Amino acid sequence: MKTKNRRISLTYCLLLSCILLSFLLCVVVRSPKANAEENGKTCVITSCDTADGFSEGTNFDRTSYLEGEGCVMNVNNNIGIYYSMLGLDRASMPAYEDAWFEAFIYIDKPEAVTESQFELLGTGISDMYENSLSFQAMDLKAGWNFISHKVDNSNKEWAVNVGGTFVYEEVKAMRLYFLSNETLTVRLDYVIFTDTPHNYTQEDLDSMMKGEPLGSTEWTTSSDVAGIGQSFADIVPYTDTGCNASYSYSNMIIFSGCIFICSIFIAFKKGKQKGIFKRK
Ligand SMILES: [Ca+2]
Repeated sequence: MKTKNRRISLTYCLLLSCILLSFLLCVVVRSPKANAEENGKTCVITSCDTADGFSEGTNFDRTSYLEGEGCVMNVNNNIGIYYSMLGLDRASMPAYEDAWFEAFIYIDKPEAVTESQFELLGTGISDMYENSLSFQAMDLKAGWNFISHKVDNSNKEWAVNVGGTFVYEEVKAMRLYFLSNETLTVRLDYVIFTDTPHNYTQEDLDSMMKGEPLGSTEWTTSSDVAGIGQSFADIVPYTDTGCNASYSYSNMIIFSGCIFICSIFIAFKKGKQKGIFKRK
């Protein structure tokens, strides 16, 4: 009788340990640090699946895009693609020390560009509290490109702290502009901050490319390099879904696995009690 009670106690101890272990595993795996190490933290500035939040003259486009439902496009000789980041969920942004800025950019004639920058604007106004990538730093080829640059106020790739010290956590807008004597076609897709920099080869970009015929859409063109002189108050309120930290499916798998093992264990014990697993 004593032995039987000890066995039952031992069984419940084991069962309790198993549940505790599964709980601990889930807590450890779901902690931000572990999650960041495993899958990274990504703040989607814009998926470019809508032109909402972009300046006038920047249109939604599905004739050539890489991610989601489409991208945004601007056709002109002087192009300004300006985007308000007022609605970003700042709590979801990777820490400044870990943050990389990434985007997909299409340009048809990079050789015709006379001047260009990709700016992160600390106030929403160009040349004030701004960090910007030069055209040389972006190194764009004809067609789709991928840029990935560490956000860094001391990084020589960026023209840093133009008009004041840029504060990443307080970024208000971004602007990609091109000046040219010829008409350019520029597209922008999936702009993010991430702590896990990516690498895409030209073959990767080619295989990711999606598109459909232009159809009857009439594209409007931007009247000027949008954003130049545009006051912060004029920025269209951001209406995208904002940032999302990426979720780990492995958390779910580990949790389900632990529950499954517990269930098998309980079933086995019950079966043993009922004599299903009796030794012959
Ligand atoms: Ca997209």
